[in-house]
Amino acid sequence: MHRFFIFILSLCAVVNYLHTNEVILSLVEYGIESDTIDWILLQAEQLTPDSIQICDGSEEEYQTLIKQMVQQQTLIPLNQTLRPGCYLARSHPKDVARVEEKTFICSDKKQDAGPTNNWADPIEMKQIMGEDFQGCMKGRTLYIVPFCMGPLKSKYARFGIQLTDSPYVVVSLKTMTRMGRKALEQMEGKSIVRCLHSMGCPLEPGAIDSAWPCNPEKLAIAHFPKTREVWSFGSNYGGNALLNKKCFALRIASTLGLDEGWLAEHMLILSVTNPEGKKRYFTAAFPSACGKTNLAMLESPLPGWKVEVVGDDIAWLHWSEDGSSLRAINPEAGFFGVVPGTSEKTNAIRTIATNTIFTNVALLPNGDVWWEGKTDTPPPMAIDWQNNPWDPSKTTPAAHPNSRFCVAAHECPNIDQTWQDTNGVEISAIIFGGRRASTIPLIREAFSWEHGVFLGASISSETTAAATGTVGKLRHDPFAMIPFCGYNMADYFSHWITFGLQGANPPKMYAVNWFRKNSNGEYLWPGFQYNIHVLKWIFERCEGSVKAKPTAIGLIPKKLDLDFASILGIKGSYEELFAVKKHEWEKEYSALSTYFSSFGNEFPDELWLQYQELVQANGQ
Ligand code: TSX
Ligand code: MN
Repeated sequence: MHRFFIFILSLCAVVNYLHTNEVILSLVEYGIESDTIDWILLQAEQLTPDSIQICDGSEEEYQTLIKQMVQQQTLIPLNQTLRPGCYLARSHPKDVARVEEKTFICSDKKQDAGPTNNWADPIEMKQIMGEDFQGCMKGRTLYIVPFCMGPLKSKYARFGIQLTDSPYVVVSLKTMTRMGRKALEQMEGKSIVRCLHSMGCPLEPGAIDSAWPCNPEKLAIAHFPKTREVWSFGSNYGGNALLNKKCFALRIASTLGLDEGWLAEHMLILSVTNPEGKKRYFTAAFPSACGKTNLAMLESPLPGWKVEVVGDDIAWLHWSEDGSSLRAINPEAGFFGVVPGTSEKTNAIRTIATNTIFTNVALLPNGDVWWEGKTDTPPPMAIDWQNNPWDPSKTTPAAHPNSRFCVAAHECPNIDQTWQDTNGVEISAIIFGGRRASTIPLIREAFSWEHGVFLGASISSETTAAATGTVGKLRHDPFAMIPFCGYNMADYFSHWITFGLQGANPPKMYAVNWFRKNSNGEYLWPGFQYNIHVLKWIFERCEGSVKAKPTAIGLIPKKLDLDFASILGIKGSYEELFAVKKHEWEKEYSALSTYFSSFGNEFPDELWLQYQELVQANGQ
């Protein structure tokens, strides 16, 4: 302690901030360990902000930052009668999405990042980015944002501190995590993931700030799995800047899970309740543009059946202490979802009615917001996401295709009562999905855990204009984790296999495809709320109350068990939805074989065995 205070006092002299002493004292008071305080002070010294603020997560602090951003024109207040507590942010046009080319895993060895990640040497990366961080907070406030991922007091919760100069990030973190005092109070003695973030726009004295400061030319997001750190420079947007989410809760957490025997997954968590009142929980992984949030927030049209949401993006999976059940927590406290496509057909529309920050949607003359897909007829006098007049004759979209809502989970009308249970919820089934116009049936059940892991590893999905700009290109995205795994994906597959063997009663596993088309290019399955029929079948399989039909590619429902007669607007027949077409599967095998081979010798034998069994069973 003595050494520590001398160190602090010497730093105070160097840094010479008005409030540094206060900052240190309150960190010490909270029991934050000296090495973490050292880190904060060292960063403060090199970032050279004008002031430092420890965020307490209070409503008052939130409202003050909102007010400040309204003055700065970072936020536009929406019509407070129509949308109470809602604001609109417009980003810089070059700062609209995650940037995978500038995302790095900085493990000591390149091999540990694997073939699907960008790798950079950690020492070199810290040198390069360190220069950018030097003095980058000049003229700004350094916010120290302590946060907890997962329910407070849960043994599965993890802690982080994000240093940032972005008030937009601070208010987003308040919505997306348990942030401030309540996190600090739990942090004593816990390991803390260090997240360093700057917009990369120092402000000269007297200079006018922009509404959305960023530095796209120097953008980089670096992960240091060994030291549990994230450095992000140059962006103010979503997954680039809210380091709790993709960077921590997926990339860093996946490496924690590898070391400690658990899984950090890109999965929604939902519950299904049957007419007798029995509830079961499922997780589901989908690549982007498959409607994951829509599924999480599904409103069941089936009398007596109810779906509720625990999480829409990330699940942390652990075996219970006695190994008898698989427990899942949602490490997040809010939803940061894609806006376009949200309509009366999807339940998110009710979640984002109040206390929501929208980014890059269109503004209407009455102070409401609009986006593509919200209504069938576009409004006549919108202002687009770039603040230009827009009318339906324009070929450019009014809302950016990746425009977002940021809203607390408790704003969702069908949030599950148990969503913050410290022990997590018991998972009965794991679902993998993809967007496939052909080949893949509506649903099939895995024969075994290994077969289920094979189904997860086999996910591929066709791109959409909204997500990538190119339509219909098939992309492999095993477990929907390609952009989010913090280590070698081959090791990830092996980790999944061994993880399953550690529990007594592993969940059943499924692969679904809502997007199969007929030869006229029409969707065979009406999707959306009708997916309840698929969830119901999974539920009944977990109960053991329905039998399945074995095929070469998995167990499928019997015709009567899907209750097709009650499904309105269905284009496809049972036979079309479940057809196993030999020529399509031959293509599928060949694509999978090429893809799995790209992981080299590290690709687990267990999955090659699954592959061979599949090819043989299908009569090759
Ligand atoms: O989210 C979707 N889901 C999951 C819902 C719980 N979408 C939207 C995807 C974009 C992100 C879907 N789109 C789904 C789906 O199940 N299915 C489809 C394909 C589809 C599109 C339009 C229709 C039907 C299916 N229209 C009519 O049937 C009229
Ligand atoms: Mn996601």
